[in-house]
Amino acid sequence: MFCVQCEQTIRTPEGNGCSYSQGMCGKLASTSDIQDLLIYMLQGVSAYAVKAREFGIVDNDIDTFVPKAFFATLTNVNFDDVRLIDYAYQAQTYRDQLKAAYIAACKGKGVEPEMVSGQGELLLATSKPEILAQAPVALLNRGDVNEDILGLRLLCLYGLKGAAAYMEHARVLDQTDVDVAAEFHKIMAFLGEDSVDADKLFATAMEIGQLNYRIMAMLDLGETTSFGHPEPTQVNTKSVKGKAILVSGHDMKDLELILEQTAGKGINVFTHGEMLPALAYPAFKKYSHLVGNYGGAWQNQQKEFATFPGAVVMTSNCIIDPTVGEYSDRIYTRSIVGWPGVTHVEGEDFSEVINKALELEGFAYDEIPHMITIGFARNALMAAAPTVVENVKNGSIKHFFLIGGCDGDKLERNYFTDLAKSVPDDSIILTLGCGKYKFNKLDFGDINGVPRLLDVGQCNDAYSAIQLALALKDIFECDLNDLPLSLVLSWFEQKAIVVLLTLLSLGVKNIRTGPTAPAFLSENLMNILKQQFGLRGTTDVESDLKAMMKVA
Ligand code: FSO
Ligand code: SF4
Repeated sequence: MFCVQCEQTIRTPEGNGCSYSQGMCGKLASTSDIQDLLIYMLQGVSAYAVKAREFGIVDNDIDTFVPKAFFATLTNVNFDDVRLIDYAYQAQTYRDQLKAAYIAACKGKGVEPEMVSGQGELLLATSKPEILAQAPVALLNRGDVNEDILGLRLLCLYGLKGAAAYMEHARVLDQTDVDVAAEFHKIMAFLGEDSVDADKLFATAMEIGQLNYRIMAMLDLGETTSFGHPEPTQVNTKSVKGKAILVSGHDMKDLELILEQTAGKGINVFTHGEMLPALAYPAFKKYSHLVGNYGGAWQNQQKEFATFPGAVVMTSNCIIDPTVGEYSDRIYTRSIVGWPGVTHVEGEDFSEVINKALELEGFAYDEIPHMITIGFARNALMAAAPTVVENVKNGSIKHFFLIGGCDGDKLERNYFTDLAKSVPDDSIILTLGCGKYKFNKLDFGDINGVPRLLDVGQCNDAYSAIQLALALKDIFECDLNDLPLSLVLSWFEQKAIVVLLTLLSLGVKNIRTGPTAPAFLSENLMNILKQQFGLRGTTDVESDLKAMMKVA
């Protein structure tokens, strides 16, 4: 086992990464090895997808499958070896299908096919123990490689994982693009080649950032065409009497299906974690039984789900061990999410979840409501832009902070709460991702009617924040980096890595990330990123604030 993809990875003086029998997230060595093998097989599919495309052979099912199965290897997504092995077999079938089509096309043109070794030819064994014996070939730190090259390879691979996740979220909302798929396969195949070319790897990291920008735009389009544009909305964060279903993760299509199927059944639906922004979309406002948001960010789920008196649905990341809080019999996984022994719901029928919610007690009474305001995505931000600009011009607003990303349970993450509380009163805070839960229930007041805390949405809604920054840059006729804007990103997993790569690829400088630097980036790589982009780690609130106000 070797996995170093998330912020909570094991760090030792001898080297970083979870590499014993189990990762910090609870992922077993066997699961980690199978995930590596799955990635290896997917790289084989992509290698032949690239070659087949030279002859115009494109298979949409395969284009969809690769990012989706890759998504299953993100942190806190799928811990179920049986399902992961099934994905790997499916990858083998697809690879061989493309390989055969490519060879036939070459023959037809009288050219010699170029075969792919390694990922292009490995045949998976037929039993789990034998598959595990094959895994070392696919270990992510395979071979004798220096830490800078390994760090760059992992930066690309983990970034591409984040992009794959957003591709799948977009695909669920009918947004696919053959050019994006082609670019994805090209990069996936390249990463399978174990390049030692630092310049090429670095350029690839920027290409991944650019690719993800397009993917986030697709996802934004999918969400806004399906559900309308988010509007500023007051949301109750306390419990409401009655039977209950809690919907977590990022997939709003699932939320819609659940709302349709629970209508009139006496069940209240609550959002959780990254599903909170759904409450601001017009399409969901017609459901009076969508009553609010329950709980905080993903890392608190073992406590929160244990006390939630209804059924829970995990539509995407982040899931953690449900056996601890003894709620495995009333939590359900969807799509790429998996936990051994937990019921996985396929298709569009949620009756099993609904019946479970009806069986359970539900909340006995209403708590006194606590309202928070959400819904400042692209359109709402643009609508507020003239007032914001006026307040900047008359000196009432002096600075903008983007404080967002992922949450996590390390104590050091209180930095983000302290930072939000400490920014000057004449500044606006934009937030997104589950990192917002560090401060989104606090009252920040307003500046001449503009709320000081603007919740932009899910982590992928970084796209909306970028649109606002681009609009402000045009209005003030300045460079993006000359805006009075400071970005402080809390990172935990691979979606945050790809959002960071997108920002860097757009030329955004002086971003701060915390609470720690990614463990896969060597000191040397961190220095290069600092020199080229001004990227740096968070230190303490007081010093960081001083420095950020000075830069502006
Ligand atoms: Fe959080 Fe988890 Fe959206 Fe992440 S729920 S940590 S960046 O998966 O995806 O913000
Ligand atoms: Fe370790 Fe994170 Fe990988 Fe889990 S996902 S094994 S905690 S690095």
